[in-house]
Amino acid sequence: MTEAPVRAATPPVSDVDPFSDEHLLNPEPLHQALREAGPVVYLSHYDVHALARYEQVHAALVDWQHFESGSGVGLANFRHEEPWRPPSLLLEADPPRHDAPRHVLRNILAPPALRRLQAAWSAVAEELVDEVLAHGPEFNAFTALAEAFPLRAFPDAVGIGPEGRENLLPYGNMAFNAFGPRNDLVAADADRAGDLSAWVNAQCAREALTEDGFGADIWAAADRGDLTYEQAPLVVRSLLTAGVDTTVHALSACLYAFATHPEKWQRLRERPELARVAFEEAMRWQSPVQTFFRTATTDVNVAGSVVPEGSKILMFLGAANRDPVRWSEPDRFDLTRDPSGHVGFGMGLHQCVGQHVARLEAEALLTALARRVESFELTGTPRRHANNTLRAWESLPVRVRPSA
Ligand code: EJD
Repeated sequence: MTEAPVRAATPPVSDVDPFSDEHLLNPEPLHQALREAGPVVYLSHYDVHALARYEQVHAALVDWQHFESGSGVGLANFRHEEPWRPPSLLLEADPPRHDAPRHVLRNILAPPALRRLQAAWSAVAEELVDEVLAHGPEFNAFTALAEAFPLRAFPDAVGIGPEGRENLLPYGNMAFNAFGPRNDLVAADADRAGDLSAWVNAQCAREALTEDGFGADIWAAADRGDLTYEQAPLVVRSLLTAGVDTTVHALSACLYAFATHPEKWQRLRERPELARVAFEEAMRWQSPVQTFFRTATTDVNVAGSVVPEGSKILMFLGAANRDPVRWSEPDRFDLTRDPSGHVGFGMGLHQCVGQHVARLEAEALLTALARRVESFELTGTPRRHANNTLRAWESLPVRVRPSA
């Protein structure tokens, strides 16, 4: 192929605010409009370029050389703006600084290291489901299961103390709002930010952690010289920031999917080994993490348009995961498709390092539920919770018919 002189096209412009309640609570119409507008769309409201097609989102995620994370993966550009907290050593860093913390955490959260948790988490899930069912057939599956299960499983696995765990979800909600603009959602938590941060930071100290959790493993990596002692508490902070709300809303996505597709629940009950692919398809279909930003390290040509050096790029993971060019009948929750390649965990260098933890939690909860619940259905309209990054939930009212 010969290189023709490229004339930069001007991308389509939109003045939409993707972080308004309207679009946060019901993102699909905006996703479709952005995908159809072009491979890249300039959002004048925030002076950012948006990618909503699978091809461009995937390409940006794997091209860390042109789309950096070190200037922040939210709207705030760390080249010009002070971050709200010391940047994450993993999420908000590029190679080579990114690599040592990543390597340490990858080993700690790899499938072989998680094997000892499988039996424990299955028992936790079975106990929780039994407790919930003992209270009667109608409940809010969001609070009773999707929130309750990760809170019983994950903080113990990290090894934090019993006090103050009620701060975990509010801290995560705040952190994920902070990737967006400083809108009302951010303002609503402003008065708690200091206290929540102080509590989380205190949990990251070696003395605050048990000797057998992920947190202790991180400190042990510092003893081996794989991390510095200054880095260790920040890596623990990454677990506490990224590890709770994400799984809560991913489990919610699964429960919502099955509550609205009863015939698929029957399939899962017949073949519990489908739990893993069901989780992956729910990740594709709902994309609990909806958006992330990168920053252009040079003028980058995206499908003929120039994205200027130093500018922010907004990637719509949820839109890519339903791009009809990539997925057939993308709006269907379909247990027979192959959902691999979805970008719900990101892609490339920064792809979710905790994904095996998330999958294990989902498998434990869905398997326990499938054994005990013959069928379940919504008894009212599920309610979403607005968050600048997460496709989040507030309530999922269900009625279950327990197994005989
Ligand atoms: C995240 C999208 C951190 C951190 C890491 C990852 C996330 C958030 C925070 C999970 C982003 O290192 O603090 S899903």
